[in-house]
Amino acid sequence: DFPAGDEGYHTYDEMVAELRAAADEHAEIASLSSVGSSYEGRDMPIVKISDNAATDEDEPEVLFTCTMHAREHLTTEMCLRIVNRFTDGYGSDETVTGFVDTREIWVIPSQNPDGAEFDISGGEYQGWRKNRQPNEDGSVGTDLNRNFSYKWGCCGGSSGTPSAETYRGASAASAPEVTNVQNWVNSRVVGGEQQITAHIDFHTFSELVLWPFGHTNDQVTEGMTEEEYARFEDVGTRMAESNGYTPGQSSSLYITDGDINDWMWGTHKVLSFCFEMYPASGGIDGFYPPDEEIGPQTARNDAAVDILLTNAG
Ligand code: 0X9
Ligand code: CA
Ligand code: CA
Ligand code: CA
Ligand code: ZN
Repeated sequence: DFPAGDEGYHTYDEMVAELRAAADEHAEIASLSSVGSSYEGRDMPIVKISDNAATDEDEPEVLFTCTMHAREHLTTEMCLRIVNRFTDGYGSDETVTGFVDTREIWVIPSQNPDGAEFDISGGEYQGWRKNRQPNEDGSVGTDLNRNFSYKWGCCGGSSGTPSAETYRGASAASAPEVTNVQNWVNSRVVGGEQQITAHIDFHTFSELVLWPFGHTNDQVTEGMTEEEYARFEDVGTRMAESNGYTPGQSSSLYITDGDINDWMWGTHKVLSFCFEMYPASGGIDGFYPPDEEIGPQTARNDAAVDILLTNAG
């Protein structure tokens, strides 16, 4: 469980219960399913929110993903806020109702349920980042945000040492959690066309809005034209103006290879962003803001989420 005083954060079981309740209470506009199981066998839920949720309609599809890194618990709360805002607000909030009627919103609140549960084991924060899959050398964990299949391990933006915090895994998508997310996104190619048009993967921390590519410092390169880059910069800058984060290309932070955003764009041409949430700076404590911050720091991204939904059209 979360340490005393931080009970406002959702454990895995509490997260699942919250998603079930949202789907039960709003059956017409919310449906709960799964992208698969984690290494340790936990279900990885996905929620779809749209009018006529049970029907695959011809509406732009938008994906929000959270908690790729175990200790980034604030992001689970971000995805839960998205679920609750677009279900509870339907019919009363005009903006929410408009998006639910014209978009298909998909939310995966935890991409790393094993790591997140391990991070709060014993009622103390463990400072854990990776998943909980054992490695050949006896160490544990793959960095899921280095394990995606686009240019995996290409560019010095990940580690080949299993015990390292940025271990890329034994092969691309060797982590079941990554395979599950990739397979689900691949499954949204319908009639030869990817249905997902826009995506945010929420992380903590540093208050940044980041866009591809992460594997190179070049703006324009194989897989990214000048016009495409300009679109990322335009939407990214406007989202950052709305929440007060700093916008930039991912690689301006540091080079990564195998991250989800490079894969989403490089493989599927999805307008894909990485948000680094509150706080702006800090040490290991930066991953553990008090639960009093959940409300303000998730609401802070409402306008950015709406900007993405608008631009998914
Ligand atoms: O390193 C990561 O995976 C992300 N930062 S975190 O502190 N949440 O671990 C940033 C990924 C964005 N991509 C690049 N910076 N290239
Ligand atoms: Ca508290
Ligand atoms: Ca619909
Ligand atoms: Ca559809
Ligand atoms: Zn992260």
